[in-house]
Amino acid sequence: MPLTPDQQRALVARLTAACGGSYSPDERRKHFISGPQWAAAYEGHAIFHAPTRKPVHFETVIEHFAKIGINHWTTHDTDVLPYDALGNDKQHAIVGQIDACLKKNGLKCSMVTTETFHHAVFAGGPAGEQMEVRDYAQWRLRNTVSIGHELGASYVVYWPGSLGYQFQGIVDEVQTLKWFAEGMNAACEADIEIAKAKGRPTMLHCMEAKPFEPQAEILLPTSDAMLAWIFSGQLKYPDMVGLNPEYLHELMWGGSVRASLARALLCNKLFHFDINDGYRLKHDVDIAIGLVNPFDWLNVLVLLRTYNYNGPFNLDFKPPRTTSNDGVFDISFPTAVDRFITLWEMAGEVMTDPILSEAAAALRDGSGIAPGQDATSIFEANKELWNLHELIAHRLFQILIGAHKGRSFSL
Ligand code: GLT
Ligand code: MN
Ligand code: MN
Repeated sequence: MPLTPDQQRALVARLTAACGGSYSPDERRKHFISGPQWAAAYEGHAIFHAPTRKPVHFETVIEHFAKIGINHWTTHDTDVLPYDALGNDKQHAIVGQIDACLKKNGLKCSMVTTETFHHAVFAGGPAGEQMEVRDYAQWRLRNTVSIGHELGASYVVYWPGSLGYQFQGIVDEVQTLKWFAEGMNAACEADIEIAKAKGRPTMLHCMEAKPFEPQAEILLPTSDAMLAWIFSGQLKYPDMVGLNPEYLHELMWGGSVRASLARALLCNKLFHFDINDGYRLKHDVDIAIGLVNPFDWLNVLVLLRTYNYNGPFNLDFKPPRTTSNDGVFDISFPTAVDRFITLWEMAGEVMTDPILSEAAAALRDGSGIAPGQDATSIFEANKELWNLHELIAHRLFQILIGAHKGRSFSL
């Protein structure tokens, strides 16, 4: 039966309710989840795509987040400030309105980030050859730090999207990376100064890598490249600088997200985490968490819970172009949050599952034969134990589908 748009809305609402299993806003608020202004306000446009949704003001986003139970909000400077407002009285007035709106709705701004990729001035990158471009970029970073302090944020994110090149040989990579470090030094210095003046702690400065686009070649394409840059000696305040890995960006280059996160944890640099989903070796589709790789996501959350990651989970996905303006807040955001919480709870089940615990302990205990140099005896002594690897994988699958709680399929 064909449906009019009003009937379509009623159908979607009825089927959404029929899905059931959603968490209450209070339950959702227990998690350190943040919602980006740019994700909620994304109009569906891209290089091949016209927008499919209408613009959304920050007040609407904040009000909807409050109702859903997302109690942290994140933004780029220019998501909310027109270019002609940056750094002047207009900025002051808008930031005041944002602050009032957040307070009215019981939300906090957890993170701010600077757009250093969209405006034409960044065509040659945020750390290009021209001193005035770099100086302008530094001013923008310092300005964002001051907005962050005004809004009470604890994190600043840097996605150096256009730090790279289209043509080989046009850029001195070493010099560019040094100039880029000068930008970070300026941001940290501004932070130290403002924090002191306001009696606030300094913020955590978090680098976000993406391996492909918008440049043909990217100078800091992975979180590991960023760790090398953080520890390169070019940063004046390396302790203030860490990582904001994005799930999909770590997957895009073909690596293991868990291994990337593990390396960040090992260096105490996992400050912030952008959560979403997508495919290996494809472009940045920014699908919402759990819709492509729920099994991997379960294991990611086991890792983060095991190592007590307590930073934010930032919902950096893009509601699909086929979702309407209403759908963004009725379906996209609440279901993304709920899948995160379900996976989080399942990770807890993995960590306390008696079968998994016993298997892990047995693997660690080994066979008990005396250590020695005879490879064949060590193999022979342990070979039945290693069956547990496959059994553990099966048990994790059972937990993913609920079989450990008695869910069965035509048994
Ligand atoms: C851009 C990017 C995201 C980053 C944002 C922060 S900008 O949308 O694709 O992954 O997190 O600057
Ligand atoms: Mn991101
Ligand atoms: Mn992305």
